[in-house]
Formats: sequence, structure tokens, C-alpha cells
Amino acid sequence: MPEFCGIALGHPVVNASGTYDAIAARRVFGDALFADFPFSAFVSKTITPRPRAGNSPQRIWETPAGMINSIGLPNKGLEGFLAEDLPQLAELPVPLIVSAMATDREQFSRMVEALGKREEIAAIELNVSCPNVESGLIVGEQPGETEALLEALRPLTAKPLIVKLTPNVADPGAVAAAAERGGADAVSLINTLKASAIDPHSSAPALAAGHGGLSGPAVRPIALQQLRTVDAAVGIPTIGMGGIASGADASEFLAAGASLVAVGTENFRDPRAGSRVAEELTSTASQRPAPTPVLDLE
Ligand code: RRO
Repeated sequence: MPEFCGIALGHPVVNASGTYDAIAARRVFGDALFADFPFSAFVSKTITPRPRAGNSPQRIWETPAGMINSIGLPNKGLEGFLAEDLPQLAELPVPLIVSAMATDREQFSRMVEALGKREEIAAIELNVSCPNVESGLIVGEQPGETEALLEALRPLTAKPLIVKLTPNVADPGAVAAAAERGGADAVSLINTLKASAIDPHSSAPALAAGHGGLSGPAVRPIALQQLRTVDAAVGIPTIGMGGIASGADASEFLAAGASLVAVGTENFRDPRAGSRVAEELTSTASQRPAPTPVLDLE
């Protein structure tokens, strides 16, 4: 039984924030969902202080071995989440991790204080891929901003604080170490990689927002390298994600130091992917076939 930041989990596979709508899944699959819930903990879609409609369509674009999204954080806002979504998410048969984002320290503090009071919530994930309106800088791209944010939030709750790292930096290890210095209990990575696509019919950007974040198997080797870098830079546990679609993929992240792994984009193709990855991890299916020998020219 894995244990993560004091939370007992049935297996090491969780979901990446924003890639699985557990409330919609309950509507579709009914109570059968609870008998075979795909994840050992559930991470909510990121919520913000106020409600947001998100970006206009087109919000998702398929790419070779992946997809680009620019969903733009649609959510009911903190109050709407607490009143409408939390009671439903609290019925899930696994611990709940709530993902939160804000654009200044005061608003972030307000969210962490409110979430911290709710016993239905096991941990809080801080999505730091957002600008600080005061400095104009993306918090998670700057070690100093990340450390200062954690220093402000750490005293506000005893719940585990997980920092979701952006991969769009030269040295993710430096940001992770800053999060740890500020008091984070764990880091999760990677969020999506900055990406664009052009619609071949219009020759215009494929996404209404002009750009988005790339995820799926295409990013897996990059995610694995960032995980190795981060794992070497911190002493706190890591949650590894980025294109995991099988037990064999997951076992690479665990071998590279991750305490848990998260399934993201694969959930859109197979809503049972989390259970399948967890099952494959315990069977020989997680072993990759031996590589084909490469011609040795010496
Ligand atoms: O909502 C989004 O567009 C979004 C978010 Br908040 C995020 O953290 N990562 C991502 O790929 N999309």
C-alpha cells in the first residue's frame, strides 16, 4: 500500500488534474464507477477564486502522439466549487486532492484557507503555471516567486501542499527546490509544454487562444528527464506524469524516483486507463520487451 504525505493509497496511480471529470463519470457509469474507481486518489480540475468561462473554442487540437489544449480554466470559482462540486467529489471512494490557482498571494491564501478547513479534502495541489498580477511573472517559472508563495501559504494549513511544476523552464530542479524550501510537501510534474498548431484549412492558429499546452505520449521522454532532474534536486516525494498510457510507461517514472504516477491524456481515450495502468504495474505487462540489438559498428 503506497503512503503519500501521510495519506494511505490503494495503488500508485492517480489522475492528472483536469483530465477526468469524476462528476460526469458518475452520471454516466452510476455506482459502478465506485466499485472500480480508476485512481487511488482523485485530483480535481484547477479552481480559481472567481468563476471562469474558459477560452472560446477551438480548445483542443490533436497532434502526432498527443494533443494541445487551451481550455482556459473554466470552473465555478471557489464558492461554487465548495457548494456544488465538493459534496459530490466527497462521495468518491478515494482521497480528494483539490487543485487551486490564483493570480496574487492574497487570493491564493484565501483559497488555501478555505480549502484547508474542509475535512473532505486530503491535500491541496497548487497550480503555479499562472501569472502573478503584481510582478507579471509566471510564478512557477521563477524559483523566488515559488518560494515566496509557499512561504505565504504554508502557515495557513496543515494539509499537504503539492506544487504542480511547469515544464516550460530551463531548470525545473531549481523551482522544485524553491518549493521545498518554502514548505511544499511534494511536487507533481509535468504540466503541459507550451505548443502551437496551424489549422491546415485556414492557415490560422488551430486554437482560438493562439497557443496551448502539449500532452500525451509525445511528451513522455521530456517528462521523464524533468522528473529525474527534480527528483535529484529535492528530498520531498514526486508525482510523475506526462504521456503515461501503460504500466510499462508508469514503471519508468517509478524507476526514475516518482512516489506516485498520474495518468492524464490517456483518460480521454480510455476512462478506465487508471485501473488498467495500476493492474499492468503489478503484472509482467509492465515489463517492456527487450530492445532490438542495434548494429555495433566497432
Ligand atoms: O485549463 C487549462 O487550459 C489548463 C491548465 Br489550468 C493547466 O494547468 N494545464 C493545461 O494544460 N491546461
